Amino acid sequence: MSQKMSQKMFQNNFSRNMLTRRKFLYSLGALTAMGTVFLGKDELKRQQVLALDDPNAEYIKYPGDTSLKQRARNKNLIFGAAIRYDQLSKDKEYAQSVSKECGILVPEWGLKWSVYPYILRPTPETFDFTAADWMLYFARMYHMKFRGHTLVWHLSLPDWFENTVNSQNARTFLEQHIKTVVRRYKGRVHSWDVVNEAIEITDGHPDGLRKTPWLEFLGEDYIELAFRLAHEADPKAILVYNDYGLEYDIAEDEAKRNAVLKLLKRLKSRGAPIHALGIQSHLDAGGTNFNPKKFRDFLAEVADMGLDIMITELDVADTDLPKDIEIRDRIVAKTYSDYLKVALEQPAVTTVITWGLSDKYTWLNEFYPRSDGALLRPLLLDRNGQRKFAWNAIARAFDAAPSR
Ligand code: 9MR
Repeated sequence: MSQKMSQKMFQNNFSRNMLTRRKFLYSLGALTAMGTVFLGKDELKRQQVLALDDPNAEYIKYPGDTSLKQRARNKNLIFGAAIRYDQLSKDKEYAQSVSKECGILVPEWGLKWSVYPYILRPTPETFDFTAADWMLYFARMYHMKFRGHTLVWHLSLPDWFENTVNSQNARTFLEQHIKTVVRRYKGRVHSWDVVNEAIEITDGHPDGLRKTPWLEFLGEDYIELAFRLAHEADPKAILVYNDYGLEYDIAEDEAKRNAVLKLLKRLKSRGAPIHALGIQSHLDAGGTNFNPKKFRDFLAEVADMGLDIMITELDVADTDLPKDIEIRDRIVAKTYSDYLKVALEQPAVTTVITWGLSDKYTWLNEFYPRSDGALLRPLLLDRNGQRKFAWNAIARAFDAAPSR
């Protein structure tokens, strides 16, 4: 699979997931059917979303200047963000905001096998650590923890992968990759996303495993093998299984939650060195299908296995909200607030990481754009680095969280 194809596949898989989810976004059952007769579908949707908007809500009020990393720390939580090397190294103001707010830093690109132009694996024999090294240097300079994303994924693989890796040599490649990368940062990484997005129910595998080159070449045990190799290379790092589509009360997410629980149980019962579940948390603004009880129960089941939980890629897409900026910002803030309130009630949740920090830089403009062409506002700071309602909501969620 070429770099372009894998990007395309990434896009297709991801938007398929988002689209199915969006079908549920405004569902209000029978009311919807009745309402459409009088109002028209679009107008009804608009009104349902507007009904969520509360200009006097507590969560949007500015709670004072203390940074998010400090508020998190006060509760023994960790807060941080995933940031791209090019953005961090070129944009001084952005770098300042990142160092001010974040207690942990994740390279959004530099530790994947290949995201052009940051190719960690330029050839089958070589590694280029320029981007990741710089990110680690930045993190250490500002006393931030550093997090690795990701060792084993079916996407962002280099062009040479398809014609080079096969069932005879896959194990050697996996071993060489994990040993080299994890050893290089040994003792300096808080946690590693060892395996990313290994479940895809629609691929039809009996355990819900995604059809990836690793599954094809090494069989189901590639996941356990990856965790064992990572643990050998850095025994102190927290090792994480990371996935999306676990958050909502829709059939698709329910099936995925069950498959993830099954995978985690299997790994634990075999004594694999897995320490945490990463719940990506790419949320839809104003989604009505977040069910606190279902989500709470899921978190409790994971915690009962003795695993920690990390919120690893939190952002809130305002793709389908009305255009008015204040309304959008308030509903995005409400979405953060409702979600974090439930997540932080669970003491096993140790870490909250957002996928980006400022609306100036977000993957969502490219992957999940608005139909009116307006730029998205899914993050905590606006394009000028000013704190938004979403920042207030997260700050307040940390302040209200029980201490760990
Ligand atoms: O945000 C990332 C985007 O810039 C990359 O092009 C893409 C492919 O490497 O990956 C995006 O990050 C994804 C993360 O690695 C895994 N979960 C979904 C994230 C958002 O798409």
